[in-house]
Amino acid sequence: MDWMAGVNVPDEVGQKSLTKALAEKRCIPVFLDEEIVHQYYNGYCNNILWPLFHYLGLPQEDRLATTRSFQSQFAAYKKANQMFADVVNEHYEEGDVVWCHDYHLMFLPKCLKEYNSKMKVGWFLHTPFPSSEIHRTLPSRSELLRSVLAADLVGFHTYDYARHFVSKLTRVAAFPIGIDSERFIRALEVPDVIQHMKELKERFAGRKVMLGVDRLDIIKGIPQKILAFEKFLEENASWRDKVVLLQIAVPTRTDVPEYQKLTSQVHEIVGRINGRFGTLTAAPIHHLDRSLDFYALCALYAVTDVALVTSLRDGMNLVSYEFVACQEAKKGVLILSEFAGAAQSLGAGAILVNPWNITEVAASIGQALNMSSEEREKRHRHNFHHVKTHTSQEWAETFVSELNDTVIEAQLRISK
Ligand code: ADQ
Repeated sequence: MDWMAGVNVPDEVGQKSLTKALAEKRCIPVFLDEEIVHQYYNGYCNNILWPLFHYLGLPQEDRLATTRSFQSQFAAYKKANQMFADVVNEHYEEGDVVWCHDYHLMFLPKCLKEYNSKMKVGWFLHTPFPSSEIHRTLPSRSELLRSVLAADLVGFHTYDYARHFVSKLTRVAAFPIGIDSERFIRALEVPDVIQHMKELKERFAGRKVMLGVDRLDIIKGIPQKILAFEKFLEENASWRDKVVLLQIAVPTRTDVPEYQKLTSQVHEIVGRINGRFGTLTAAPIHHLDRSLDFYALCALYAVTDVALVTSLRDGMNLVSYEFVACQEAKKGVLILSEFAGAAQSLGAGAILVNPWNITEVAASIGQALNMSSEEREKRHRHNFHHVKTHTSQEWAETFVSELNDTVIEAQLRISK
C-alpha cells in the first residue's frame, strides 16, 4: 500500500531527498507551495471546514474578512486537490483502490474520476458531518458535495453523520474507526512502561489521577473541562488535596490566531485555579503543552483513575479508546462527551456528559471518583470488549472490501 500526503518543501534539492527517504516507507509526497498551504490548509481546511463541521459555524472573528478571502481559499483548495489527483494518477495502476481521507480532500474524488472513471475511489470523513442547517451555510457546499458524490463509497464514523450526508446515489455508510488495541495492551508489559508507571504512582501517591489528552484544539473543550474541574474543587473541599488533573495538550495549528488565543486562555485558567487551590507542595492541575511518546502515554493511561474526554464535537475520539485499552488492571472511569462519536460505542460504559454544562461535568467527576469497584468493573468490561473487538485493522479492511464491491456509477453522478 502506498500513502500520499501533502508537504511544503520549497527547494528542489530538499524535495528530491525527501521523495527518496519517503519512498522507503512507501510514502509519496505531494509538494504544495507556501501560498497554497496558507490558503488551502490553514485557510479553507482549518479555518472554514474544520469549525463548520464541528458545529462551531463559520469563523467567529472577522466574518467579513473570511467571506472576502473565501473565493481565493476555495480556489487554492481545488488546486491542491487537483495536485493530489495528478500524483495519484501518475502512480495509479489498473485494479488499484484509492482511499481519500478527510475534509482536506473532498474535491479529490471528482478529480480522480475525471482522470479515469474506472478508478475505484473511496472517501472517509474523520470529523462529524453536520446537519444541513449548518452545512448549508457553506458557500461552496454544492460543488464539494457533488465532488464527494463522485466516489464509489463514502464513509463516516457514525450512522448520524451518514444520515446527515443525504445521498441516494453514492453508497454511504457508517464505519466506526477503532485502534490497534493489542499494541496498547502489550505496551503495558514493556519494562520501561512498568518503571514509568511505578514512578507516576509514587509521584501521585495518595491522590486520584484524572487525565485529559487532547490536541489543543477548539473542538476538544479543554477550557470547559478545566472550568468543570474548578467547580468540582470549589464544591468538594475534602477532595482538594486528594485529586490531580493531568492535562496533556499537544499544540496544533499554531499559525491560526484562534488557536493562539485558545492556548493563552487555557494557560490563564490553569494558572488561576492553581493559584486558588494549590498549596506550597502541590498543584491541582498539571498542564503540559506537548505531545508524549507512545510508552509515556500508555503508562499515564494505565495509572489514571478517571479520564475526561469533553469534546464539544469530535468525529470519534480515539483517546477514549486508548484509555480503555490500558485499564484492564485499574478499571478506571471514562467521562465522555455525548458529542463525541465514541459516545455511540462507549456510551454504555462511560459517564456521558454535555461538555457545555459545567455543573453536570463537575457532578460527573464526583460520581466517577466515588464509584464502587463493582460498578467500575461492569462499565469497564463493556467498553474493553468493544475496544478489543472493533480495531483499526478491521475498520480499514471493511471499508476497502466494501469499496471493492461497489459498482462504478461515477460518471452518471457527475453528469446529474
Ligand atoms: P483527532 O482530533 O486528532 O483525530 P483523536 O481521535 O482523539 O483526535 O486522536 C488523537 C490521537 O493523538 C490519539 O491517538 C492520541 O493518543 C494522540 N494524542 C493526542 N494528544 C496527545 C499528546 N498530548 N501526546 C501524545 N499523543 C497525543 C481526528 C478526529 C477524531 C477521530 C480521528 C480518527 O478529530 O474525532 O477519532 O481523527 O478518525
